[in-house]
This record gives sequence, structure tokens and C-alpha cells, in this order.
Amino acid sequence: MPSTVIRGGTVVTHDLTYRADIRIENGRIAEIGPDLKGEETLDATGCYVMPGGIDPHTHLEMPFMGTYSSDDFESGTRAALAGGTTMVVDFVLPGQEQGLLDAMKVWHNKSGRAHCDYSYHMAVTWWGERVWDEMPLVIGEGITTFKHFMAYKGALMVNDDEMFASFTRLGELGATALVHAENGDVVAELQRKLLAEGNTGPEAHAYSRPPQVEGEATNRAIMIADMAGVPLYVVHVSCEEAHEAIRRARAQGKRVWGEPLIQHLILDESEYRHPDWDHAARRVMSPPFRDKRHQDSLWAGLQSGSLSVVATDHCAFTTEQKRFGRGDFTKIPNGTGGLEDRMPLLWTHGVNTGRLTPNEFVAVTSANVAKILGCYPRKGAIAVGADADLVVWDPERRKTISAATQQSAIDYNVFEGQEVTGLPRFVLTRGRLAVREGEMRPQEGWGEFVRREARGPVSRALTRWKDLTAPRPVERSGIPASGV
Ligand code: DUC
Ligand code: ZN
Ligand code: ZN
Ligand code: ZN
Repeated sequence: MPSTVIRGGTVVTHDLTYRADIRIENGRIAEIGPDLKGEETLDATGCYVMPGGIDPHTHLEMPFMGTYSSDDFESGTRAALAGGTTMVVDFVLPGQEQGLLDAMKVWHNKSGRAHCDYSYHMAVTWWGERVWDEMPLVIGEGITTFKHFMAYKGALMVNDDEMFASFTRLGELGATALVHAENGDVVAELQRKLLAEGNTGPEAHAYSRPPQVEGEATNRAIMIADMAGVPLYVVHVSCEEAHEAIRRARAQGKRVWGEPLIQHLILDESEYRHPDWDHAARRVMSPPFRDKRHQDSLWAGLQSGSLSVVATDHCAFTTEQKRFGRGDFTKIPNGTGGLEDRMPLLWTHGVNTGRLTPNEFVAVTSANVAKILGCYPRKGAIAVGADADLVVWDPERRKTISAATQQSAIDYNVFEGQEVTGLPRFVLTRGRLAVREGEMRPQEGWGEFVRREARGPVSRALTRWKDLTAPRPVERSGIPASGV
């Protein structure tokens, strides 16, 4: 590959802003400084040069609710690049009794068509000796984060005993646990009750998953992680109740991170009361969209640092697939898209409104993700030796989001009609120019699997737990002699 220089831009990382050119050689950043020369030049005048976005949460070609999500690694990573995202982290979902490594091979077969780099989380969808045995081997493959569904009873859900066993094993191995935190038993009961009362439409989806089911499960997962001594990452935090539990845990020194989605930051529950069934059903996802009180809480969390990253949970279904749930909201495939729109929407509603600085934007869309998930500074950084996954961001470039012009394979966009200001001028994936002023230059199969490091045994919670269980001197009254 010829050397490329990105000239005349302002470099923005999670902690620094400065004027410099960047020279790229063989897919990596070779030099940062003034007046650099290369065989090719990209003009970044008037633009910010930032680490490409990393979406920590996607479901591409995911088998779910009797179908497969419609964006696969081809269309999904093409959409990602169009919006300035240069890496996605998808979820390997083993079937019941299926080995983790066998399931990983299935995902490696799907991801061969990716246009940008990618990694996986491993889902723990059942518990047994084989899962226990294979966990270190999975970590050895560079997959160091393990997801647990506390909802989807009868399908993906794991119970507390399974979750505690899995968390304990992961804590011992220095890995990180992820949770989808909703109380699956309560959701199943509310679904049954709503259907029995004749509530069959998409609005009942939101009624069946109130903020309390998320707040309860988030708190429970945090406490179980504390007892197990494992760091915990809570996916798709959508409400104040869950955010409050995360804030409290972090203030107590626990290693807990929260991930809001761009959908929950921008869209609210009124979408489910839309008179058009298709409109409402297209927005059915779990957790559901919430009201303004919760949206304000999520924005405040990003501003204060109690919430760490912004993802999409990109899981796109066509209108035809959504119609599987006509007459029964529990059969509407859960999921919405957002891969192409996450960065421009967060810039528009975050940076342009003054809620986030450009550095904070880089932190929550890229650097924090890479640090928490164990691939920093290869990803998420602008530094000599880092992968040249870069976005040249034009803060003046505008568009109206529309399904008519999107990369995603589905027939609508939940953000249809929204105006965004702030879009990529250029997007580079390991030095390869994939987007030039809105024109796509995709290359199927260019993307590579990114191995990630395990965090190691860092949970302070484990130390506290050991302290608490150690024998302590007791005074006559039965009150411990020291400590609270
Ligand atoms: N929620 C969704 O809406 N879709 C995929 C899985 C999930 O947890
Ligand atoms: Zn989930
Ligand atoms: Zn509509
Ligand atoms: Zn998900």
C-alpha cells in the first residue's frame, strides 16, 4: 500500500486536541507531526481527525426469535464504515449444549465478508462442565468478555445460580462479565398478563418491560459480580433505575461500566403509541425506548462519566420480519438498527448541543470501548504504531437520515427524517480509504478479527469479599472489634 498523509486537520483523541498531519504506512500510523509527505494526500482542512468509532455491541446475522437479523457482516460493516465506525464487536451465541469453540467457528464463517475489523463477545447461554472447561480456551482465542442474558426466558436466559458460577469462573480467569439486565421471569409474567387482557399491540411490549425490571436486574447482576469478584459491563442501559445502580457501584469502587445506546438517547416511548402498527413494531427492541426523564439521566451519565460508552445493539429486522408479531407483540423480533447513524447522531445531539466535548465524543465512541474491552491502543488511539482506523470528521457536513440512501439491508430507518450535522469526509480502515465524501469504496473481506487482552484479576470487589469472609475478632457483645 502506498503511504498516505492526512494533511491539515486537527487531531482529536480522548484526551488531546492539536494540529498535526498523520502519515500512514502499511495500515498503521507511522508518524504524527507538521508538514508530512506521502505518496497520497487526503485534505483534512477544517476537519477533526479522530480514531474510528468502535461499536461494542452488534448482532449481525443473529439467529433470534425464529429468524435471522437482516444485516450480516457484509451490509453491517459497510453501514458502520459509512458512519465513521471502523470496528464492531458482535456476540457469538452458542446453542443449548453447543461448545463455545464450535459456536465461535460459526461466527468466523459469517464474519469473513466484513469490510472493517471486528471482534466477538462470547455469550454464556447455558451452563455446564463443557462451558467451564472451554472458557480459558476462548480467552486464549482473544475473546475476553462473556455475555449473560437475564431475560429471554426459555431461550437465552441464564438463572442466578448459573450466572454466579459463570461469573466466579470468569473472575478467576481475569475475564470480564457482560449482562443484558432485565428480570426475565417478571417480563414473562407481564407478557402473559397483557396478552390475556387483550393487549396484543407493540405498545404492550414497552408495558411488559418497565424500568423496574431493568433496575432490579442491574442491581442483582452488580451484587452477584461483587460476590464473584468479576468486573461487570452492563449492556444497553436505558433507564435511571439501572444507571443509579451503576453509579452507586462505581462510587463504591466496583469495576462496573454502563453502555447506553444511541437509540435510547434520541428516541422515546411515544414511538410505540404511533397509530401505524408497522411504525411502532419497527421500534420494538429490548429494553424499550423510555421517556424524557430516563433520556436526561443517560445524557447526564455520559457527561459525568458514570456511563462509559455509546453503542447500537444493531439488530436489524425488515418490516416483513416484524410482521411475524401481528396479533401477538411477544413474537415481534426484538431489535433496531443504528450502526450507520450512531456517530453522526451523537455528534449532532451531543457535541453540537454542548453536552459533550469532541474529546468526550472520542472517549465514548472509541477510546473507552477499546480500553474496557482490551484492545487499546491498537484501536481507539491516534499514536505511532496504532492501526490506522481513522475518521476525518467534517463538522459542517449535513444530511437527512433516510432508508433510501442507507447501507443497511432493511427497508426503513428508525431515525428517518432526522437531520445530522457532522459526518465523515474520509474513513480509513487499517489505512485503506473506505469512504470518500459520502462515496463508498467498500472491500468485502478486508476486515480482520481483533484478538483482545484479558483484563486480569483486577476486581477490587474480590478483595473486599475475601476481607468480609475472613475470620475476625469479635467482642463480647458480638459486634466486630474493628471496622464497620
Ligand atoms: N435486544 C434486542 O432488542 N435485540 C437483540 C437482543 C436484545 O437484547
Ligand atoms: Zn440485550
Ligand atoms: Zn411511520
Ligand atoms: Zn444485544
